[in-house]
Amino acid sequence: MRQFIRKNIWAAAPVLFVLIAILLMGNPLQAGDVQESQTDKDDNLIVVGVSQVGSESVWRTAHTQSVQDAFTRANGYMLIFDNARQKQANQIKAIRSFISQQVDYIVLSPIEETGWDTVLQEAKDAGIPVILMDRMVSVNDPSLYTAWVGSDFVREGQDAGYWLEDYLKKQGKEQEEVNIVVLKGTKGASATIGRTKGFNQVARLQHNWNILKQADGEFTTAKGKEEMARLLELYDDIDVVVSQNDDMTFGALEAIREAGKTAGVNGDITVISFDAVDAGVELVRNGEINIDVQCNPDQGKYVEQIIQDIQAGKEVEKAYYVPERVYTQENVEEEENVTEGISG
Ligand code: GZL
Ligand code: ZN
Repeated sequence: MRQFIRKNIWAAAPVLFVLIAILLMGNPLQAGDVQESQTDKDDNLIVVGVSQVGSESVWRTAHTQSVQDAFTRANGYMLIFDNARQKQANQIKAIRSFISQQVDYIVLSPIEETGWDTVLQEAKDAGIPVILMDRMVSVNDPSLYTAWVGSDFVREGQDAGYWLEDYLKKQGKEQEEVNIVVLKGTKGASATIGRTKGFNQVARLQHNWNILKQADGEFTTAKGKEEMARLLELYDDIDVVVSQNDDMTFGALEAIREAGKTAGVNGDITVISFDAVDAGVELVRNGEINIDVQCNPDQGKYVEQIIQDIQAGKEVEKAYYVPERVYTQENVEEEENVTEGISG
């Protein structure tokens, strides 16, 4: 019997070998099916490459969250998200990577307005629509981007200027010399350009306003503090600081305190800020910031709506402005009375 089993086992060896090999390899069709359905699923997803400025501010974090909340798999998207860490070169690299991956859409928050013509032409040549959010690009050919969603930065700057004019009038200081310093955001960024332009349009009409200096605070708390400390060293009578985002304002308030001065309502220095992130609005509530001009970071859902419209073959506008408000001592307790929806 033993002889029989041994002889036959060898005879069966080649068949056994093939069977074991198939088992080890797994059934290629089976693997293929899994692969197929995975690809199928991916094929139905809209692939969106997003190039974000960085994570320089509380506002930026909220902005990024709004993008990630909008472009989920459940909503039908595959999101490829790149944080450029505040470097335009990284954004250009990310866009080229999106092009080579043949994404369906590119969404870009451009750190500064210039330097985009070449890479956006490459995206156009690849037939990939580019949607801008937050900041704007300055390009020779406006067809290099399909649409833009963001804030009216010039109006934000004007709102700040008009509020200060009204505030000084109420204080009976229309004739008094008013010394102003400005903490500007990232050089060349639309928010910096627009807020500066809008505020200066109003300031130019006020014969008693002196803009002593406009320092580069780069939208960060550290730089905002450093520049404000320097300005406090330079000038012993600063009446107003216009800080172009809350992160710089948080730093400026520290510098003002460390210089032994007071800020905000009834303070030595009137504080005008931008963004109105939650922590900024809290400081309006407690009077350390006089007003905070909101910059609405909740833009992801509007960008997603534009992509849906393009997918449906609908016409889209070139520019969409997100709803915003100004937080003052008088209205800070009012509910968000900002009308929903974007204005074309
Ligand atoms: C404004 C945005 C600015 C914010 C800053 O839309 O570009 O960049 O005001 C952020 O907080 O860093
Ligand atoms: Zn003064």
